[in-house]
Amino acid sequence: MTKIEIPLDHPRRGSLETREKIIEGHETHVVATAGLLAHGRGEAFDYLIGENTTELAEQASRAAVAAMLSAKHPVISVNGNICSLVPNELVELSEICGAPLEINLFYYRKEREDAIKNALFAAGAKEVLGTHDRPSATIPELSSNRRKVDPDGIGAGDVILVPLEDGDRTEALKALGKFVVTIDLNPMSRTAVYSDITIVDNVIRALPLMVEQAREMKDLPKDDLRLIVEDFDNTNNLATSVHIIMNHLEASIYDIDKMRQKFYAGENKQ
Ligand code: PTJ
Repeated sequence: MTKIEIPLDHPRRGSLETREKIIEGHETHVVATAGLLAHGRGEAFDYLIGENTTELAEQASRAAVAAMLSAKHPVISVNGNICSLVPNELVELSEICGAPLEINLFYYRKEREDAIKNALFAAGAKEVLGTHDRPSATIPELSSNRRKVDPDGIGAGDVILVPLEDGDRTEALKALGKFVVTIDLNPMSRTAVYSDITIVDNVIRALPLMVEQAREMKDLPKDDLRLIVEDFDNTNNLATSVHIIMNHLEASIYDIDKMRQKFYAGENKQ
């Protein structure tokens, strides 16, 4: 297995460690080859939002958790990338919100399904839906592998958390009348735009925060939770997220200048 030693003082240590998780997930069949590319796209957008959870993302996350806690039948859709990055938090969130975990893959292969199922069980899951040995229903609007859903999971669900999802699937879930919550670093992606609540953040930071918020909010009355959801405006959330990126880009113009001045002032010369 390729495992590189990342120096403790490497300025991008966190990002490289996350990359290693994805690479390892690919080697164990959890992550699709296309998942490596999807991760790279995510990394680029994370850079643009400043590699931090913004206050805006924190609010979106709160609304997302409120939607899951007040749902009749919340479900968490699991793909390769999310499973390789935050398996323990998926299981914790699933338990706190009473939301079953359903494997739903775009690039389906039986060995990937098995690897993901095993990773979830190793992280403490007691039940995993969406596997080949379970009954399946189909989303008629979809032609990809993701058209198959578990009738006890997404098929019956009212609020579906779909982290890192492709746009067609989100569109189909909306056409079926589901309330869709997503986590996507790209506020302009079709999934981000079609969803009811979009957390514009890296799943690496978003899932632990959701677990923390779910613990804090789990005993709130349902009416209070519903009010939090009703008060949330995803159009405003996405537009402000794009503004955050624009402001960050603008600030970088000065950062580049400062970095170059520092570098060429001789601090890095032998
Ligand atoms: O495991 P499978 O077979 O179901 O396939 C999963 C992938 C992710 C390969 C599949 O869903 C896919 O191709 O997704 P897309 O269309 O590339 O979309 C992924 C979205 O997630 C993009 O908008 C990325 O910017 C975003 N993204 C990538 N990494 C992260 C992320 N968002 C949050 N956190 C990340 N770590």
